[in-house]
Amino acid sequence: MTLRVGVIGTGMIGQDHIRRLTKVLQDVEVVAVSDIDQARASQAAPAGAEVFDTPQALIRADMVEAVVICSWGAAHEEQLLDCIAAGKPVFCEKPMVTSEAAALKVIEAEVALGRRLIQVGFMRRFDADYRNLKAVIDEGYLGAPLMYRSVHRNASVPEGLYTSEMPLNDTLVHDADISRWLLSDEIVGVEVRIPKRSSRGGELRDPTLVLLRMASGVIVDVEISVNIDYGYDIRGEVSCENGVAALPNRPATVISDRHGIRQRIPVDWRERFIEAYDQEFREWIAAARDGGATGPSAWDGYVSTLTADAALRAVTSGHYEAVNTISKPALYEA
Ligand code: NAD
Ligand code: ISE
Repeated sequence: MTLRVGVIGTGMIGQDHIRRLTKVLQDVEVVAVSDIDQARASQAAPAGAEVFDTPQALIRADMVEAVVICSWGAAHEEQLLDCIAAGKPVFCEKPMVTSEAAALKVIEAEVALGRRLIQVGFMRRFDADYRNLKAVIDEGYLGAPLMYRSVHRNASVPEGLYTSEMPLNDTLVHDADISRWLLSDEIVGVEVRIPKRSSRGGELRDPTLVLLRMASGVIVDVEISVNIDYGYDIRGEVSCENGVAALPNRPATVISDRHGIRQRIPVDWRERFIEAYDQEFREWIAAARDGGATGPSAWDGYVSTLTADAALRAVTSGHYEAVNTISKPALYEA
């Protein structure tokens, strides 16, 4: 049976997800789109899809069985609450929301409903390289993890739209989530160090160094660079008691010629994580057809937002800031 999906937000990632939902994946059809920019929505709509004036109308429409949210982070709270009220499975791009208060409202509504409807777009959990790295750590022959280095470099970010909070509340959220998942651990506190500012980023505070303290004592150091020009470079290396495990550089082909030995660098996230997004949606479609969700939950969205909030406080205070969650509702226990 084909899942009839409505997409809210038809910008960069909305268009990329519409492409995979219409051209790559099976058992799914994009039947509706909506964007505050109506012209953009009309352009992005696949043949036969209805363009809705508002996200609320799209969410309530009978023709829409499940929703994909790709609007800006600050708009997600209201759209998620509307999906829960309508009882429709929803894939929501990260960040799930942009404040602790908003995350708590979303969790409260889902818990009151009594079943999971929300999957958050932490696509790294669906990436084959990250899955292999986790399998190595979980097998245990390297001993206990002690430190994890997460390098998150973007060639550039959209000027004007990407504010000085976003390295922490839009970009760091991926590293926070993958650290918890990879290490099967929880974040208990955050420190932030601001090095010399890159002149490439204008007024933007870039790069940023973040230290995540995990409950086990593991320390994760995260480099966030969002204007590094040379490409989209994602690295991860776990130092354990008896050895080290690292993600391979992608694409993996090594070119040797008169300029030296090198690997190409992806242009942006669309290229680096193309297969991870496909797999993320394959698993979401299967779960949404059964009326639910899988993978990263609203709880995971909440924890990463809480971490981002603490990191933003740490920039101002210059000190360690604790990350204190509420107790985890039973709905989100594995
Ligand atoms: P974008 O600016 O290219 O597109 C966002 C679109 O949402 C725009 O067309 C805008 O008009 C629309 N929009 C904004 N508010 C809206 C509202 N209230 N209702 C309807 N439409 C609205 O941004 P983007 O790069 O596509 O990012 C969108 C979201 O996806 C962000 O939350 C971003 O963090 C996330 N994202 C995730 C990944 C990933 O790797 N998982 C990559 C890129 C972006
Ligand atoms: C973007 O929104 C993403 O989610 C990308 O994966 C991330 O690398 C980038 O920094 C964000 O702006």
